[in-house]
Amino acid sequence: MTRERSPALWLHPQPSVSRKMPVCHKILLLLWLLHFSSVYSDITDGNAEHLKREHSLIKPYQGVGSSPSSQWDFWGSTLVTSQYVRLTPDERSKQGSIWNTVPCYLKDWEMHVQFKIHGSGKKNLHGDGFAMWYTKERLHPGPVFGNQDHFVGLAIFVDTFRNDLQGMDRSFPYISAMVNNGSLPYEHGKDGRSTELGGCSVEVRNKEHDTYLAIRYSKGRLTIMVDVDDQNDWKECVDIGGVRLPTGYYFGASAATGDLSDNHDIISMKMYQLMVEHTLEEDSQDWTKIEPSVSLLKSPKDNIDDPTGNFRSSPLTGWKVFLLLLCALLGIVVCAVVGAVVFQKRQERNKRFY
Ligand SMILES: [Ca+2]
Repeated sequence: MTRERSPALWLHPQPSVSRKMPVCHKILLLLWLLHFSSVYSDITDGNAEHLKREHSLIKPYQGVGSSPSSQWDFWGSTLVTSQYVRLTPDERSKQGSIWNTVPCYLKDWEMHVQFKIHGSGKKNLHGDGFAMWYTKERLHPGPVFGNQDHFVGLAIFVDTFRNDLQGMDRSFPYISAMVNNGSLPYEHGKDGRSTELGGCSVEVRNKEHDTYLAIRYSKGRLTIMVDVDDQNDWKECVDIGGVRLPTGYYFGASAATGDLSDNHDIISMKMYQLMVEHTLEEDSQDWTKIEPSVSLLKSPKDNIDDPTGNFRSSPLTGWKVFLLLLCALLGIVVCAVVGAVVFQKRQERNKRFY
């Protein structure tokens, strides 16, 4: 199944205007649509997307292997068939990974991952999960879902097993993001809670339908969306600004099983280049020298003043507030006039009857 999605589709569809709606409601709705379309145009203006084959892993996975020309290397328990790339089988103590051999020099990108986690283990008796990577180094096996600890770059964890019995406020599987400059360890015992930038609980296991994850990095903003309910609809999981990632790192995926296990399958990884304009100052710096970091630990959902937010709804500026108030006032006046006219007509009609 192919699935090409515009990032703009992450927004909700605009409702149609009902003919039966009162005038004032129509005006308010029009206002809302006006505001919405300004946000919409922020996204689509000059923002096309392109699939980058050298960073994509697509059936039947040609170019995967150990030949010098291959674009993907794999390691450990990873099994490549024509239908899926199985990072681990549903067996204990397995680790596997697959890594892009081509460093990525895109400044703004979006990765869509189709995956399948399935196994015979009953609820809470399966593990451990898989991780998506954008890191300086590749093919370094280790204890973090099959990859090395103290990594340098970005990790997205799809953690299917709860290690931290204190953290009962969240359910598993749990998806989270972490950015590391090499100084931080991933704490398995805490399910990475102390270093996570954000996350969400998502039922992703043993689904009959396709399950997807999207990772978007653009202008310092990291967004993770999931589509796991067979509704063909992305749901937001993580959205944070102030994230600094360099170019020239490698994409990869890894998984691990322990005492409990699961099949961790990657069906596809599709990389899209986002066409985003940067300032001259941004363009003139050497993006390969950026050290991975995060300046804002609060989610932009709670922080609408986030200056890096560029594609989700921007905060209302002064003139927008003025315009909104003016139009609301106009709406009230129109409603009052219409109401007065209707009232007068009724009065006249009533007079005629009596
Ligand atoms: Ca865990």
